[in-house]
Amino acid sequence: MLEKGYTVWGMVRRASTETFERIEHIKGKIQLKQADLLDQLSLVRVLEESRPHEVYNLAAQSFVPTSWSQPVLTGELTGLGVTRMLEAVRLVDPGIRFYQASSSEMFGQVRETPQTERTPFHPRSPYGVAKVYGHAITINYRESYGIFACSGILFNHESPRRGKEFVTRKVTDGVARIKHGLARELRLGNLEARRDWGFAGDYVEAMWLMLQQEAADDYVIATGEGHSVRDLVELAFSPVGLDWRQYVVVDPNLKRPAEVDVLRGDATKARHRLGWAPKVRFPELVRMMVEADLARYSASR
Ligand code: GDR
Repeated sequence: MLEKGYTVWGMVRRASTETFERIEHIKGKIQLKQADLLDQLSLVRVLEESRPHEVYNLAAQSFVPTSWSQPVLTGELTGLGVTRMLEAVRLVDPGIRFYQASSSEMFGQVRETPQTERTPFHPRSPYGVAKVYGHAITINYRESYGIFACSGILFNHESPRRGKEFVTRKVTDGVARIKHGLARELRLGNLEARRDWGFAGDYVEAMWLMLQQEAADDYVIATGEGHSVRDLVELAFSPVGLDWRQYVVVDPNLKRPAEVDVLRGDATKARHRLGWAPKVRFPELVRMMVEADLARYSASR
């Protein structure tokens, strides 16, 4: 957004300790405002103060396993939080263009492969259930009030800034730690799960494109390629010359109560209507993340 010349406001929750390392490189160029998805008036206030033309709602309790231990909070933030944002838009300026971060987790136990905008939802976690609600309320505000509200059904998107609890970064960080002698093993859950992993940098371009169209609509954003967690592990360990079988330990405690076994998206609509296509393929993505983690540990020694 900064490269496109936007004035960017970021909404953050108040916390006694700041966790801004992932926006450190741009912190001086954006304006941060405190508000909370649980507090309706704080959202109204932040929109009144910033008067945006576009709102990107990327906020959520986004870690799937936590949604089983905190299902109500997940519903409040990931589900009802969307309604609160939409209400704030409606009250402050219904001309604001709104982007909702919907998720491939909504497909869950998939009815067909690959998944498109028309594939029925069958979420498999409280997180997926909450995202279905967020998706539906976004469409409803478009239909009820004519708000330019779009929903991007994004498949997993990763980068070196991914949180270490998610499997791609957990693996690439684990490889770097093992290579630097800081760890002896990497504990993982289900190695057979398959995902359609893309590069976050490509995916944010698609979000922006959705809000530049003449009419609001919903789009699947995916690479169309599926890989297993096992493929990811093999690819991540191979460039550092280590045999992953000697380090990876399958821990049953990391398996989920209900798993999403396989996801693979069909982004044909986005390709035709938005002219969007992913640029970074899976092997390049994994290499980028392993190299970034290796460099991080080298620099800190
Ligand atoms: P996901 O991402 O649940 O797909 O949601 P995650 O990286 O957490 O899991 C992907 C798959 O890997 C398996 N897995 C493990 N996952 C984690 N986190 N840790 C492990 O040790 C591990 N071992 C195996 C999981 O079982 C799963 O099948 C992400 C999030 O960013 C969501 O917010 C977003 O909506 C979707 O992607 C699209």
